[in-house]
Amino acid sequence: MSLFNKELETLSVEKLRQLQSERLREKVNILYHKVPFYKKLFDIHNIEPGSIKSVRDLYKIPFTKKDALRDNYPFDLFTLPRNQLARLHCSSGTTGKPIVVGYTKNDIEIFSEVVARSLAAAGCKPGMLLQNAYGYGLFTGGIGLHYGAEKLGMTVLPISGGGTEKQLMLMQDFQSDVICCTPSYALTLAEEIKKKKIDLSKLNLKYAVLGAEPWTESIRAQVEAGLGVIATNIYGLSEIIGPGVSQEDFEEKGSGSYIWEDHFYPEIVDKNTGEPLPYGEQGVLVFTTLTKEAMPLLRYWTNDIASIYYDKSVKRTHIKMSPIAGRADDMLIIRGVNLFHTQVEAALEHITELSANYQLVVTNDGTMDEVEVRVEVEASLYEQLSKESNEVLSHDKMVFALNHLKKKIKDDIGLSMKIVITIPGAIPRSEGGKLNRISDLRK
Ligand code: DLL
Repeated sequence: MSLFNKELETLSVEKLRQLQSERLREKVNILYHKVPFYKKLFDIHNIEPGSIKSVRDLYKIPFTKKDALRDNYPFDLFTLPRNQLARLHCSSGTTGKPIVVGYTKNDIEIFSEVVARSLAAAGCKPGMLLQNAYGYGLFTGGIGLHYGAEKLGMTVLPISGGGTEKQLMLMQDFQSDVICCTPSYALTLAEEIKKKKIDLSKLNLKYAVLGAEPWTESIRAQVEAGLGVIATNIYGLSEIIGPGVSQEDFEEKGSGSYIWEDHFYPEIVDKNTGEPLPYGEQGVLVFTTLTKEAMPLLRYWTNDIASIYYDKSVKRTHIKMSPIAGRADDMLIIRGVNLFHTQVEAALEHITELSANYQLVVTNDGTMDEVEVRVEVEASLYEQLSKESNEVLSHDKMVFALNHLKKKIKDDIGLSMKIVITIPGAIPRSEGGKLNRISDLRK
């Protein structure tokens, strides 16, 4: 079973559009009458709520951006009084005050449903033990995965992020079937397993459900080998619901993640003009929530860069999205070239001498921006070479790897970067949550 809700996950595209449009009309009506921000938005732009008849009319509505959440802090975007809500979550913003999101009981039911679908698509089955290493608290990851796993009928170990020793002890003692955490924390776990020489046959892990930050095939390969799992991508954001907006199917790995379209209507738009882009083109992901009650959002500008497309001969009718290349506001512009750190990560994929532990350091000496890629030598190679000599980092193999990476980056990205190969352990690790891979020293 990898379809949790076969009926809705395989609804014909025509029926899906009908359902989406019906739901949209209802949400537009509620938002116009209950949320002053949306009434004002419609009135200022002369949009008659009744003129939004189907998802094809969405383009008439301006985007809702993060500022709207900040300006309406804490509760002014809610359609209901706070005392009728069942739960609040927050996501940390760049400024002092967090972004606040609210859920009714029914919203939590929807949240659990989309996470249950996601876990099923990831390979999880009722009865499996899920070690939930996403953070519990204001972050939507921990509790979001927890409720979805319970809904699917799994046993949940709510261990939260961090405490690597304990994670590994319980993983062995309880024979966890599934781990969910950030991809960078999965790397930390894989690395500790290797360091402690824990035999993979002592573990029972089968699947890893990774998300909350961008990651690429290079990390997938290391996590899958290091933990002995099939690793899939789970995507989401607090404003839309939390994790479970989209999910990769474990049998269609690498071809993108299904967006649960009956709840979240996706668009891709040009990041400069906001114009809708055709399927397959990369731009900003925009979502309209079709079912959420407490805080529905119309055309929410996620700032995440991806593409959406229909994949042929697949299990579901829902549209897929590519992995997130990065957030528009995290994109570096280096000597006129747009750069996401995931592009450097992708270049690392085939260079077996190097690990997936890397960091980009951006500097400016007053004339030009420079990017330095700091990346660790692969740990077992380091061990092997250090038996031969103390000068591992000047070994021929390292010089070859360095030149290989430099050339790959130049060819694929079009930028010359300085490459520094370090010993294992020199680059910061995830201690349980999201990892920042960029150190921008220009500011
Ligand atoms: O990170 C929700 C989540 C929890 C998703 C657990 C998956 C797993 P926020 O803290 O609000 O919510 O951060 C949302 O994280 O806009 C993306 O930039 C990034 N993000 C989330 N999932 C992925 C992913 C959670 N799979 C922001 N790939 C989003 C890339 C992701 N980026």
